[in-house]
Amino acid sequence: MTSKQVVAVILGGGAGSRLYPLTATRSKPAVPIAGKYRLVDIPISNCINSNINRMFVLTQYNSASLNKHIKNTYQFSGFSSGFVDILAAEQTPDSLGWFQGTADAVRQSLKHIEKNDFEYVLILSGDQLYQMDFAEMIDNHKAAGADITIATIPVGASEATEFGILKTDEHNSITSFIEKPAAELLPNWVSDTGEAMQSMQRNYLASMGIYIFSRKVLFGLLDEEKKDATDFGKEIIPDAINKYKVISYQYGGYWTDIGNIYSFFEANLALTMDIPPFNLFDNNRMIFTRARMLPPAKISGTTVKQTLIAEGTISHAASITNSVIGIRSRIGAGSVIESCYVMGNDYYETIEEIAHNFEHGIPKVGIGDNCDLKNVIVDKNCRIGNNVKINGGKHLPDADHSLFTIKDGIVVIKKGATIPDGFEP
Ligand code: ADQ
Ligand code: ADP
Repeated sequence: MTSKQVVAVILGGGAGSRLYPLTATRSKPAVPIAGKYRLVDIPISNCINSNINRMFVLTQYNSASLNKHIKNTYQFSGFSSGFVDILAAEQTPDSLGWFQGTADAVRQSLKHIEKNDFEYVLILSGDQLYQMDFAEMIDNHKAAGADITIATIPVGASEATEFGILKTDEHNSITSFIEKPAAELLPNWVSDTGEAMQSMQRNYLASMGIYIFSRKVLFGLLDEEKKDATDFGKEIIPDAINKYKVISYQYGGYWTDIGNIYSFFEANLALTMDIPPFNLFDNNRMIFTRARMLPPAKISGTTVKQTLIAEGTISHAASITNSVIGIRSRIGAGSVIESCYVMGNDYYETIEEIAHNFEHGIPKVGIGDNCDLKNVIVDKNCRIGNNVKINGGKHLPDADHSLFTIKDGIVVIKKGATIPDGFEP
């Protein structure tokens, strides 16, 4: 039933991206995570697992790699109405061709979305890691006779300033909402989040940026009442709570925003825990991605601890600890990899190419011999020579070089960068 009444809209990222340099050459939904997936696989998989199979991905620019990934991965049978369509910001006589914010992105896409038959629009962020059953949220929206439902999660004071914070009445109707409140305002925004959450000091109800709108309400707000509003959190929601029935749907599972380099890095490494909060090994809530037909990982002489290694990898490293190693990675003999996310490679070099490059002093695609990498994100297709030492951490100031960026102590080697033998930043 869900699938016939709902279309999902996935917000694929604004202009100024906090995930730079990972988004320097690709759109945000195409950023690789967890060794073999892309960011967009998370919301899409949540939809499929919730029996919602009509999805739009809104993105500022449409990249060939995103198109290829979506086209090759999400094919629905001819007997199903399912699709995943990418809607890129486009120039028309009425708009300059750039989404001005989340609400503007949805508004500009309404002409494509409205051609479908649906009652509810589920709006999702493209940069969050969680496994949620939207069918339950939609049932709750219907049962409550709501116009808008906002998924919420209790957070602590240190995080509360980064989110939309709200208060509800005893029927879960939202009575007040403030987008990213200043720390000194927080005492006014404490909610009764339940005993378990209170014991963890999670006393504020945060918007997860996940919304259900009843069709008429969304069109009315975007096309008529709030024609000039560009953002849901800043403009649409604070206003809508005074006019419509806007309710909170409190979620109790794992959810994390992965919108900046630090949180992205942490969320990837958290997948290596014995019992990770985000479970890739759950058959009932599978995360889908492109099936690639890669060979098994081949590991020789490597001590591996708390690590995910994707298929197609060849490792001769001395040790790999607390790391995520992506598809087709190559790591040379004697290398020590600790707390790193190595995204892997899009292709293998042939033996002839490797020999030819060697003659010209060009390192192999992958990580060379006797390297020492800690707190590093290695983007795809990098050539890291031998004896490269990179010790990331809070001691390093933020910086942006042609080959790498340092943000919050995490060293990000840019896509396709060649790092010469013996390099130490
Ligand atoms: P933020 O995450 O700060 O807060 P925003 O930057 O608007 O809000 O991003 C929301 C989602 O939309 C992200 O996935 C982002 O990439 C995408 N997005 C942003 N601008 C876009 C654009 N112009 N075109 C397409 N996509 C765009 C929001 C809410 C808060 C809430 C948090 C929860 O405003 O109230 O607490 O999400 O993370
Ligand atoms: P990203 O992960 O950064 O979005 P793309 O998806 O654009 O990257 O690139 C992946 C595709 O590009 C792969 O399917 C691969 O076939 C191809 N590719 C990229 N670089 C090379 C290369 N140097 N040689 C051969 N194929 C390549």
